[in-house]
Amino acid sequence: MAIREIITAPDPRLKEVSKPVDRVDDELRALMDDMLETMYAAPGIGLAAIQIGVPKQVIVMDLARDGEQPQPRYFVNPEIIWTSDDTSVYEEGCLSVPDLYEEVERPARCRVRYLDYQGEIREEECDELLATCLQHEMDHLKGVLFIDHLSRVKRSMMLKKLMKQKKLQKEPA
Ligand code: K1U
Ligand code: ZN
Repeated sequence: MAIREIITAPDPRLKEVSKPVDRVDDELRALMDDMLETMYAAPGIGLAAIQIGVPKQVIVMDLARDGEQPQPRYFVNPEIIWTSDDTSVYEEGCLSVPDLYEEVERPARCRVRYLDYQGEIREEECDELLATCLQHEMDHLKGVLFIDHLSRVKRSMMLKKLMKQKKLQKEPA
């Protein structure tokens, strides 16, 4: 397993549309293992493959709270097949938009069909943080970031802050 580099906005690779995976084999499981290790190290609660520069429809997630047993989840070729009309608002973050958080409104519940770590087809109804995080990660597969849900003014303010952070990181101490 390896910790990979997480790419950050405005890297153009984050705008790529990810492709479906042909089959879940050992090579894909190795990618999912690396993604999970990268996500835990960040730390984060979700990660899409494109965030480490791999344009495949793969998501990993773990929503276990501090002190709970890890609950890794793997979603390959996920499809949202239903969303509720009612919405919820959550203050989202993103490992590709580091240290910036903003409220985003999304459907409160959704139903997802996907392949799991073993390549078995599964369906699950999601709510609360699982619904929010899954929709956030699904957006990554379409080349969309949470800041794209904000007004143009807020988005450009966040991008400016991000560029400032990046510049400060490059400057010698
Ligand atoms: O970059 C990502 O896609 C991961 C992102 C997932 C997410 C968080 C909140 C709402 C929607 C989607 C993160 O994990 S940001 C970091 C974060 O939320 C967190 C980090 C450490 C502990 C707890 C949460
Ligand atoms: Zn994200």
